[in-house]
Amino acid sequence: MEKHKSYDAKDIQVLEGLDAVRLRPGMYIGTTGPKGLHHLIWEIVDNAIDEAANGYCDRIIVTLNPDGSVSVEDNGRGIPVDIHPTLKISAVEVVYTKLHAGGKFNNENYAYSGGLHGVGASVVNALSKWLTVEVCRGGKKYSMRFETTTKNGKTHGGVPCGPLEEIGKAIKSGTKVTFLPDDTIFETVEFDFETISKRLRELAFLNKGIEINLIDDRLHGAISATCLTYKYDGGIADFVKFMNEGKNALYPDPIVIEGEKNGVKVSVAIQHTDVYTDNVFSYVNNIPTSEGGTHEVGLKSGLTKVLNDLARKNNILKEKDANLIGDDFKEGLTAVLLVKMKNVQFEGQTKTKLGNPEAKNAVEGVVIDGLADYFASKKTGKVLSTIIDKAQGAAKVREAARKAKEITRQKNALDGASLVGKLASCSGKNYENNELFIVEGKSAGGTAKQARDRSFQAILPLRGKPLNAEKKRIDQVLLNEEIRTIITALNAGIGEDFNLDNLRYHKVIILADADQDGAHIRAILLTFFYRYMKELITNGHVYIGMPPLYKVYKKDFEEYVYSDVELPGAIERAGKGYGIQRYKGLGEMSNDQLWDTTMNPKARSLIQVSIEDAAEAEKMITVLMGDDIESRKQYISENADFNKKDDFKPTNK
Ligand code: 0RA
Repeated sequence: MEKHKSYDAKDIQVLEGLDAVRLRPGMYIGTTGPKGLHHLIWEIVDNAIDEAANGYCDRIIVTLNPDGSVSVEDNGRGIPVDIHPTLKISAVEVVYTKLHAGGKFNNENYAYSGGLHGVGASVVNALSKWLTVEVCRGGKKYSMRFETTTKNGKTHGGVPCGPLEEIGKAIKSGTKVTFLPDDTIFETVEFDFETISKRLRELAFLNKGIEINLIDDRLHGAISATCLTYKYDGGIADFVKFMNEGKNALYPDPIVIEGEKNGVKVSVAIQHTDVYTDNVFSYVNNIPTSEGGTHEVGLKSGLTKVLNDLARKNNILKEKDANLIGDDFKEGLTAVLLVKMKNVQFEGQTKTKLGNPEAKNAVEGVVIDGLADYFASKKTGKVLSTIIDKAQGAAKVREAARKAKEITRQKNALDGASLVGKLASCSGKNYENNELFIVEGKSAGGTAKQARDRSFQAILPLRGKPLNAEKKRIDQVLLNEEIRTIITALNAGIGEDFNLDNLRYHKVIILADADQDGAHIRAILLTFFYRYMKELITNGHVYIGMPPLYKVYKKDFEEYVYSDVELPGAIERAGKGYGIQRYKGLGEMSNDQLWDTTMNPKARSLIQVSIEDAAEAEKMITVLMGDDIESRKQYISENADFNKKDDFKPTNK
C-alpha cells in the first residue's frame, strides 16, 4: 500500500528514471526471482507482438545466446530514430531510457495492475548489465548500446554508451534487441527453455499467423542449437484443436466467434468433446486469466442463453422440457476466450481474475450474436443438435449425481460401518499430522497396517483397481466402492462441494508397486483427485510413496535401493561377497522393512504431486486415460510429473 502512495509517476521521474527501477525492481517486475527474470523477455516480446498485432510484422525470433543474453528480433517497422523535439535525443534512446516512454506506455489504461506488463523496455534496460538495439529503417541500419556502470561508487542502470549511430545500409526493416540480465539484481539469471517455449507457443496461438521462433544457442554440451517454430494460421481455433488432441471431438472444427462491443474486442473458439469435464482458457490482452472473471461469466451466460433459445426455436428442446443450465453446456467443452480492452482491472488472489463488469456484457453479446449467425446456416444444424444432446446428457447426470450424492451422504451419516474392515484409521485427531496411505493390494495393506504408527497413519488397502475416472460420469464414479471409501475417509466432499477445511488427512500417500500395474493405479487415483478434488493436489496434499526396488546386503551391511541407477553404487559400497534381494512388490516386504523403507517419515522418500500447468495436466490425464492405449503405455513408462520431494517435518513423529 505504502509503495503505491510514495511512488506515483511524477516521483519516478524525479528519482532519475532508471535508477528508481534498480532501487525497487519488485515494483516494476513483481519479483527478482525466476518469474521476474522471465518478465524481461515477455516485456520485449510484447513490444514486438504489438507491432505484429498492428499489422507491421509477421516474424519474431527469440534467441537464448551462449553468453546468457537474450535477443528478440522482429521484422516490423523498426523503432523510430528521429530526434525527440524537446528531449533532443533519438526516439530509440527515449524508449530505452525513459520510464513509460512510447505511445502505449503513456496510456495508463494499458498498465497491468500487477505492474508486470507494459512497464516498458526501459525497465529491461535498467535491470540489464548491457543492452543493445539494432534498428533497420528507411534503408539504413542503426545501433545503440547501453550499459550499467558504476561511477564514484554509485551504480547507474542502462546508461547510453553514445548516441544512436548509423552503421550501414539496410534492405528490410526491423528491430533487434539483445540484453544481459544483471546478476546482481536477479536471484538467478538462467532462462528456462520450457517456460519460454510454452509462453511463445501460447502467444503464437493467440496471434494468428505470426511466426515465432525460439533458438536455444546455449548448447549445454549439445552439438547444435535447439530451434522451435510456432505459427498458427488458425489462431485460437488451432489452440482448441491442440488441447483436444487425443480426445474425441463431437464435431470436426472448433466454432470461432469474433466481434467487438463497447470497445471490448472478443474472440472465442469452442469445441465439445466426449469427456465430462471442461477446459476453458481465458486471456485479457494476451495475459492469461487463470482465475477467470467477468469475461468467462459472459461466455457461460451467452452460451446458455443462445443455445437454449436456438434449441427451442429448432424444436430440439420441447415445451415441457426445462432449460439447460450453464454447467450442462460446459460438459466436455474446450474453449479459448480472448478479450482486448482498456482499463483492465485484475482481481483475485493471484491478480489473474478479470474484474471489469463491461467485459461480461461484451462477451455475452458477441457470443449470442456470433452463435446465432453460425447456426443460421443449414450446414451447422447437426452441430447444434450434437451440442444440445451432450448438454441434455449432462443434465440427466446432474440429476442422477444429486441423488447419488444424497445416498453417499446418508450412508456416511448412518453407517461408519461402510469403512470398517477397509480403513484402518489412526488415533490422532491432529489432521495436519495425519497421513492416509492408499495401498495397492490386500496383502500389502495388511503389512502396512502392522508396520504403521497408528497414532497418525491410517491405511486404506485397495482390493482391485479403482475405476477409471475419465471414462465414467460422476455418478458412476461416486458409486464405485473404492472411490467412495476414499471420499468418506478424506471427509472433504467432492467436486464443487469439496472443502479442504474438513480434510482429515493432510498427507494422502499412494503406495503402489513399482511396476506397470502400480503405475496404472497411481494414474487412476491421480486422475480422480485431479478431476474431483483438484485442490487436494494444488495444495500439495498428495504424495507418491517410494518402496525400494532392491536390498543390497552382507554381514553388517544393509542398503535399500530405490532406483536402478542407484544400484551399482550400493554394490560398490557393499564390497565383495554381497547379496541382492529384489522386491517384486510391496507384498514381499516384512512389516519392519516396509516401515524402515517406505513409511517412517525419518527415512522414507515421498514425491509430492504437483500440477503446474493445467493444459499439460489435462493432456496427461487424457493420454493416460483415453482410448489411445499405445500412447498411454508409453506415457506411463516415460513420464511422471511428480517432481517435488517431501520436505520432512520432524513434528510428524
Ligand atoms: C513505429 C512507431 C513506433 C514504434 C515502432 C514503430 C516500433 C516499436 C517496436 C518495439 C519493438 N519492435 C518495434 N517495432 C516498431 C512508436 C509508436 C509508439 O510509441 O507506440
